[in-house]
Amino acid sequence: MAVTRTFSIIKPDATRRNLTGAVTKMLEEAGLRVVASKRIRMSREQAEGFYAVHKERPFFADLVAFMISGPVVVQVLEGEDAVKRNRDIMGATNPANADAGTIRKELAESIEANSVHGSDSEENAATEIAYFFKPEEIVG
Ligand code: IDP
Repeated sequence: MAVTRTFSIIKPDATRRNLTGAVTKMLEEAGLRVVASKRIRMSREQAEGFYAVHKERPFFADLVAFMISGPVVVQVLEGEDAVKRNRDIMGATNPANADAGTIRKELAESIEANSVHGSDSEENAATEIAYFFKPEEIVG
């Protein structure tokens, strides 16, 4: 399996509870390497653009408000089959449905405040990485 990259966000519910290290440890233990990381406050425009695919969904306004409610940590993760590996360790969108041992089962608060984002395809990973990082900010 090839070494690839994916994009991750540690969401405001996790930064608020000081869980940046706990989340990162679970990512690292799953075989992913953090090759870029920065703590930012997303602007409303950035959050709306990032989640544009969801703009017709009933939860869109709340999701944007949540994502700008506190700092987030945006990361590029590298590893074998990184997109799937990250989705596996994240767990299901709704923590109530997530498997034991996943980030969302162990740490998330709710279907919205679910602690992490992870790209769902290689194509989206490339787009999302480029949305937040310049190539020279990624150090593999
Ligand atoms: P994913 O993050 O597991 O890929 P998506 O369906 O892409 O899930 O949804 C993006 C984000 O929108 C979720 O992580 C969650 O924060 C939020 N979300 C998804 N479904 C709901 C919902 O039914 N109510 C509230 N928020 C939701």
